[in-house]
Amino acid sequence: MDRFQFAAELAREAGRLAHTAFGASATKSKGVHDVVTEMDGRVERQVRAAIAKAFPSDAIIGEEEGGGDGERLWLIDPIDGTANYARGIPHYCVSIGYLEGGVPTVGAIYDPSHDWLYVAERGRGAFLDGARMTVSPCADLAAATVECGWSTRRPAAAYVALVDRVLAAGGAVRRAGSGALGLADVAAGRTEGYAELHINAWDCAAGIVLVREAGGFTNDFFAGEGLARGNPLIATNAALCVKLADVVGIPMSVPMGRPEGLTCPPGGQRTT
Ligand code: LIP
Repeated sequence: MDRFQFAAELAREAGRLAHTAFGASATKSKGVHDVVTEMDGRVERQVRAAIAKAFPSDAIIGEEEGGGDGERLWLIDPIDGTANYARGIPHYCVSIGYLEGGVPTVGAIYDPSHDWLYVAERGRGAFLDGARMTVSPCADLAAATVECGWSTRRPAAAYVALVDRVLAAGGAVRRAGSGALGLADVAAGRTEGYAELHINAWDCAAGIVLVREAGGFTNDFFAGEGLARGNPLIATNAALCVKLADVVGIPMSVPMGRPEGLTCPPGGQRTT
């Protein structure tokens, strides 16, 4: 079975389950401004069971139940934008990413509130409901909108400084509460960038594939301990790549020898 098609169908199926308790699922705290709902667990269990049946030798890591790495690895965020979901704010998604040999290869993000399905496979493009996606062509940061993801995983002062730098550079800032949907917006060309000082692998694995396959660029999020402990993340287009990386202070270049040695294009040319 094709993992791309499988992930697309599974994300939609899991999202439909999630939406049955939208704004009404029992909620508990995992920490400061970090909630989990009963539906998070249900959705993750459904996704895990489907993967285990279809690809029994693949590894799985999920936000709620964890897991271990593997050559073929699925990264699941059962409900990304959980705080929105719990509050009945229609901005959340199911995010399913797949890495092969440590390289982000397939991404599927389903937004149940709009019935939007974002999918991408390495080397084969990125699509929203079957229509090809391309990142924004905007080359002027003073005309750009950048989503700055936030959580309590980094100090508030560092977040305020990040927002201040983007505003001082002329950019507009938003923060909508779902890293995965923030990356989907970059891939769809709705915004020009996404930056977060710390995000977890399950939040962004799928979105990284979407952005790259839509012609955008990200830092090599999985360098170092990105998979196990998370990392900073930046995603944008070729024209803004160098400038935004400088403004937000997240380097786009990656250590040599990485399989995903993506760096900013010196003159707009994609380098790998
Ligand atoms: C979300 C992340 C994002 C962060 C949000 C939230 P969750 O994950 O995707 O990095 O900005 O505040 O933490 O907890 O909704 O799955």
